Amino acid sequence: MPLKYGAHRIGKRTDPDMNRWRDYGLGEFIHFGLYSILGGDYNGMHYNGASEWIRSWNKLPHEVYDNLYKKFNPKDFDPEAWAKMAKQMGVKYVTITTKHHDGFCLWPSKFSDFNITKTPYKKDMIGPMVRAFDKAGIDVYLYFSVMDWHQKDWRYDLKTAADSVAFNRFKTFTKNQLTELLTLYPETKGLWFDGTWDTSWKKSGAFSDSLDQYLKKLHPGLIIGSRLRADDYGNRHFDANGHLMGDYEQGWERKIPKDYSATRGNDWDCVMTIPENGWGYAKTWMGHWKTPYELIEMLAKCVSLDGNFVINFGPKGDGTFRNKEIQTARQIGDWMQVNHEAIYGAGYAGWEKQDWGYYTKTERTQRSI
Ligand code: H76
Repeated sequence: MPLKYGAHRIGKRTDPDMNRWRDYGLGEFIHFGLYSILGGDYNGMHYNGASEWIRSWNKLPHEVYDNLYKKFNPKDFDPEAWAKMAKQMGVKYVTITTKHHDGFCLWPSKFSDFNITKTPYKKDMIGPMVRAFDKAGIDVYLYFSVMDWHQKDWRYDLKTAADSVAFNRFKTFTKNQLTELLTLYPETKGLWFDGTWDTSWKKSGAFSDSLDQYLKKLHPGLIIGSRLRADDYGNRHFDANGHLMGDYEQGWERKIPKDYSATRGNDWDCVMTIPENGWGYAKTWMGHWKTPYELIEMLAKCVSLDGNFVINFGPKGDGTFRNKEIQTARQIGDWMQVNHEAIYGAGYAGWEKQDWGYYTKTERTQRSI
């Protein structure tokens, strides 16, 4: 089927930046923002959804949430300590929330007043994080929500001409913010898009395609997963011909392919929460939270199916990590120290899982067979 905005490449990217991505094995996700202050609680009540979505809770007035920036002061935020913890855990890449759905920017954006400089903390958080992780040898990816609850021009759908006019302004704003991020933080290896599921964006396939090409020209080697674009018909991830639109499949959120065929032979990673569902800090972790053993098994499974595994952390409003997360990171790191050869640069071995574990294969084992 002829498509103007479908996949422009069939099969994997084979350049050095993507080869490096493929070898990571283990990654870290960090969700940090205004929601980290509340930790899922408001006025003595507990929100049962993911804590970073608390603004959408009818018990919490928007004015209250949108004024939280006046209290945002992560005084114990220590980017070097964050990088050190990630390093000990053995992660090779980190994805940081620069702006979640609430629209609050953790960097001093010229294009939105709803940003870190207006808080008591005042200082840029993204730059120090990017540099601390980069210095520790951990590649940095920037999470960016396209959906922005703070922008008046954001639309869920384009029903009228006026909607399209507003949304065109929104597209310019989005492009400006992304240009700003890549310019301020040239160490960035890729962008992790989210909030791209609404009809307005699905109708903007031409724009998301041009944006993807523009960003890659601006920042050669940049890695962008399959969540940014939509094809001519509004298909996401895979175009109408079944080809992946993006450098890797970005649909594995809190789920893992059940076998190799489910990966369709694409590059992919899985992003996973430690509690059941919830990415930002939540004072109470309801239900089951994953033990380091469970997470290590998931890591081994992902690598055995040619994917990377990314574990999410949601630091507290003061900028420190809860003990459970510190312990989890440490125990995974201890395991990685012994077993990293089976993770870094490793992938699908073509053999079935056994009761005792998974097979992974590196180039080195491949040669020795
Ligand atoms: C739904 C949704 C969002 N995507 C995850 C990666 C979190 O950021 C969550 O809030």
